[in-house]
Order: sequence, then structure tokens, then C-alpha cells
Amino acid sequence: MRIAILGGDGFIGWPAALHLSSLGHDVTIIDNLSRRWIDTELGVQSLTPMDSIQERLRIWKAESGKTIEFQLIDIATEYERLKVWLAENKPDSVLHLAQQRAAPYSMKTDRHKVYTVNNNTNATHNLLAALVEVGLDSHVVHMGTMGVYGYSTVGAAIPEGYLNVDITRADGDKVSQEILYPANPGSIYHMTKCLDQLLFQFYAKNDSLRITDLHQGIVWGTHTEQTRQHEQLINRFDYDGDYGTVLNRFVIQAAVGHPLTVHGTGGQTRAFIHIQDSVRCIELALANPPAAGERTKIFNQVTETHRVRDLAELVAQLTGADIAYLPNPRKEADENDLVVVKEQFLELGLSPITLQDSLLSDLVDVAKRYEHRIDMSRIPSTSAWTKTIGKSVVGRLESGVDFKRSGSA
Ligand code: USQ
Repeated sequence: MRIAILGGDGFIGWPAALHLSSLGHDVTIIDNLSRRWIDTELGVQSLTPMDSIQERLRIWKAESGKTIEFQLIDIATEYERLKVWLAENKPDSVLHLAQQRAAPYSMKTDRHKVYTVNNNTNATHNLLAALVEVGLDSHVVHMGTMGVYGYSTVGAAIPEGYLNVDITRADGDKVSQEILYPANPGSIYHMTKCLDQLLFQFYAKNDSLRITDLHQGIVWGTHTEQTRQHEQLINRFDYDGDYGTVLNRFVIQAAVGHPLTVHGTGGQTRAFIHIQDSVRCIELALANPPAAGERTKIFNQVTETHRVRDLAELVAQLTGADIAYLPNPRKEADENDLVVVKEQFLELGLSPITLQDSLLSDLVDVAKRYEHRIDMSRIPSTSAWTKTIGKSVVGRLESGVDFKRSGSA
């Protein structure tokens, strides 16, 4: 299959590119390298040292004998270049990951909100408009998020994208209708993924585009089979307060003797997936497109759910780390249950990797190896969801008072 990976230089895009290339697909990465520029803006770096995309691809060719092409295109702002590339290269599938993916970054300031909405929404719409204009039938597989649903349940499991509802008509009769599960985003970033869902609904209906939306949970881990093959193929590993995600952050914090940064009571329940399963799910989704004229196919790309404080306790038991219960910079429910339907990938053959001590220990080893690259002052998450929260919380987090009270750091 000829596959364009938009955002192929990122945390999921890079291992997905290697995974799909190793399966024999003809892969081109299209990326504006924005994730590297954002590191520079924030003054942080991936825990693991990353080479340039060109150097990574040179190593991949030497290791595997396979070529992955690279095109430097900003799909959110360079519409004409994207359209010309699509027209000339006619990919069978487009894997769309070219979006700003961090909730805290999207809430940092008004400028970050505007950037995230402009970038993410234009990226998706430019792709869809260009496919229609060029007359291509490429299958679009998009990386969405579990966060489109919100994380509360009404005592029923969250279905894979769609909900059947009964609507009472004016004459009292009931009509059944299938709707997108009500969107309930918790950040500007998550909101852009909700907007994406409507763009997909329209283009599938109006232009018969074939679209799959992957509602992914929080990814943990860093290595996949291919990124382990050579030190210079290593994946990025974010630990900072904006881009680091919760479980990976806890592991790094434990490795460097920082108390584990639980927001609030840690009663937030979230869905998780290991990065190796993430790339496997992408493979399965690409191999099982919807038919033209079908509604957008939606998968819940998750393997298990955990409460944040349970994860902290698990990492603490494994490593002896302290846990700090911090004022929460986010506006989110303190405690929630989460039950998620996730049958479709299992039916397609996914054999889930669940949280195990051995995989966590692997991660601790990566963290210890690159410990010297960690700037401890960038560990607290200080992007506040509202100005009021910012006033009461951020000073405390930056001062480290809560870490000192927890007994270390
Ligand atoms: N949290 C802590 N301590 C930390 C970091 C986070 O307690 O040091 C808490 C947060 O307050 C939140 C939960 O852990 O309740 C998850 O936070 P996160 O940063 O791991 O994940 P999130 O911001 O939701 O975003 C990540 C990815 C995003 C993806 C999403 C899937 O960055 O791209 O879409 O996970 S989901 O969470 O299912 O919506």
C-alpha cells in the first residue's frame, strides 16, 4: 500500500512509519517538524536524544533496506503544496497525525489556544478538501482521542463513536436515530478533535470519502519493535509538564527521585494503550477501511482503564518513589468511573499488551539511561485551565512547596 503519514516525525507518527515500512508498505512522511520547534519554544527536549528526520531515515534504510521518503510540508498552511503532492503521488491511504496533541500546551495562553485551533482544524480540513478536489479515493485514518467523549459515564459503557437515541416527535411518536456520541471536550486540544468529527461526518456524507477515526487513550511506553533496532531510531519521550503524559511522567519522575505529581486526588480514570499496540491498531485500521458512502468508521483505540492514583501507587511500589498530591491545574472531575467498549480491534486480532511490571521496568531503565538530560524544573505541569485556577495553583507548583511537604526533592 502507498501510505502518506502526515505528522510522521511525532511520538506516534515515527514508530507508525517504521512499523508500516517494515510490513512492506511504501511510506512517505509529510511533516512540518513543528514538534521540534515547540521543544525549542518551551526550552525542553525529549528525554531520548533524537536525530534529524533525514538522519533517522538514513539509519532506517541502512538497517532495513527500506526507503521512507520525507516531504517538509505544513499541511495547515500550505494547502496548494499538499494538493499538488497528493495529485502527483496518489496514496492509497493517508494516516493523519499532523496536529498539536497536548492538552496543557493548548491551554497555556490565548496564543496557544488560537494556534491549536488554527493548526488542527485547518490541517484536517485542508486534507479533506484536497482529496475531493484531486478526486482521490484514499482511505483517511485519523488519530482522534477518547477525550471527545469526556470521561464521565452515565452508568453505561462509552460506545465506539455512535449512540442510538429515541427522539420524541411532535405527534408523540418516537423515532430512533444514530448520532455521534455527544461531544464533551475538556481542553481546547480535545475540542479540535470534536470539530474533526463533524468535518469527517460531512465529507463522508457529501463526497463519500472513506474515513476512519481512532479514538485513542493515553499512550504509554516509548519503544516499539523497530525503534529498538538502532539507537538512532529511538522514539521521542516527553517528560515535561506540557507534553509528558501521566504514566510516562510518573516513571521518569521515579527514576530521578522526583515525587510523583498526582493532580488533585488522583481519582481521574483514563483509558490507556501501549505504544506497540497503538501502531498495531493503526495497521489494522488501514487494512479495514469503510466502503465509499459509509459513515466514518470509529474505533476506541484503548486496551485498559486505570485511575491516576492507582498508577502512582503502582510506580511507587515498583521504585520506592514518594507521591505528591498537588493542586490540580486543570478543570476536570476529581473522581470518575470510565467504562469503554473496545471490541472492534479485538475482533480484528489485536492481542493487547497490558500494564506489567516488566514493561514499566524497561521504561525506568530508559529514564535512568538518559537521566542527565532531564531539567527537573520542567517537571511540574503549570499550564492552568482558567485564570482563576492559574492564580491559586501555579505559584504553588512553581515554588515546589507541595513537593517539599511530600518529603523529598
Ligand atoms: N495527570 C496527573 N499528573 C501528571 C500529569 C497528568 O495527575 O503529572 C492527570 C491529568 O490531570 C489528567 C490525567 O492525568 O487527569 C491524564 O493526563 P495526560 O496528560 O496523561 O493526558 P491528556 O492531557 O488527557 O492527553 C493525552 C495526550 C492526548 C490524547 C489523550 C487521550 O496528550 O494527545 O488525546 O491523552 S485521553 O486522555 O484519553 O483523552
